Amino acid sequence: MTQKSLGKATQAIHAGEARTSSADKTGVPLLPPIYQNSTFRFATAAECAEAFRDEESGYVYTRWGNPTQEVLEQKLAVLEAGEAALATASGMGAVSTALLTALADGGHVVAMENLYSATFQILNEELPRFGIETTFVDATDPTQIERAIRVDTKVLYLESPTNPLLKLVDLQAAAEIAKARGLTSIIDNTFATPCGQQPIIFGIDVVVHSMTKYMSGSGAVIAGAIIGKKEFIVSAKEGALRNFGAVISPFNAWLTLHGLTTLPLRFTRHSENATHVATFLEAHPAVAWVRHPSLTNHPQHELAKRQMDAFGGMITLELKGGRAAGEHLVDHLQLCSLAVSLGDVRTLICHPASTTHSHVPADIRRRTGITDGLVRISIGLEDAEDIAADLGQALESYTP
Ligand code: LCS
Repeated sequence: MTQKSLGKATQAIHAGEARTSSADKTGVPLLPPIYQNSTFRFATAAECAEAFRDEESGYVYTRWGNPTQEVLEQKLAVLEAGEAALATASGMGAVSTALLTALADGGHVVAMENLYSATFQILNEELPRFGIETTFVDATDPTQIERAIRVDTKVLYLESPTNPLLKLVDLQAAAEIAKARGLTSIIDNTFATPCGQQPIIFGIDVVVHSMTKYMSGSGAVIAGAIIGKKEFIVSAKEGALRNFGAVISPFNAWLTLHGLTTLPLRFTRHSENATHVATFLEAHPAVAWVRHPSLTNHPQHELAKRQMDAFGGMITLELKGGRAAGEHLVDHLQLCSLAVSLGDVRTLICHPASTTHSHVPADIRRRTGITDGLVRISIGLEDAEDIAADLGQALESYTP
């Protein structure tokens, strides 16, 4: 049995975890232990020098590597069908480390115009200060990607589904363009998780995650991940991650490791619940429109069916009453929580224009469709009927 041939539920539980018995009498703990330490002791100078020379020969210092991080990284590589993985301190730690690695010699970036706002800020504000420019395009249309590529373009940066509009990128078409033009393609797979889609199978080079969300699932940690070819991961680990220092703590690695064991089950339930609630909202008279990849009115529903295994737990909607109705909705919830973040067991609801995407300039928000009346819901694992009933009672109590 190879780990790659196993089903996702089995991989999520067993991949990367030890089975063989160790020499000491504790045997192999069923749950991988937390190595909550910053440094490792050596018996001799020669042993220590060897560990510095050949990192495979032993652990030195937790910013360089730690056994708990590495169990998590092996599980991540198997789940995302990549050669290797790195766990990072946050999703932004993963995004910045991946970009700094792919842009080590400078260059130009072509990026999706609708991105998580801190990623947009890295590309639009931080990297230009170091001479790295980005052209933003509507990457739902592959010809726009093609047209924006310059001779010095090094990276194609994508999200799919996007935060918060749930726009999709044709992964295979984008990967083919990047390959043909010699670019490193990077995708943020936070909304889909490997249970929703595995971009590497479509030819994408590098996957990044905010594991703060579905991957850990509990809302207890801030964490991130990078998955890709061994050469890229080693270069990120020995360069940008180690030196800029966005390293995950052993405790957060351990919490994420255990969160991942239930990801396939949770993601199936998040997806089913979201379809139920989206269908309820679509029929509600107070709702102008609702978007979820499972709905036939999603402009890219056919693409979603082709490249996604599950549609995920995120819904966006606009109320007929606009921003005032949206504010009334979030103020009158009894079960769902007004909170940013997503992928939690609890249903979380937020207003992107004033929160998660408030740092994106208003003209770009309007052009990309993040209207002032937009509401984003991260559907949790409660009973779907209870989530719908809570939203229903808040919608029905609104009078313009
Ligand atoms: N990528 C995506 C798609 C995200 O949604 C987020 C955070 C990040 C990266 C950054 O991850 P972090 O460093 O926070 O682990 N998204 C958030 C959101 O929509 N609300 O609060 C945080």
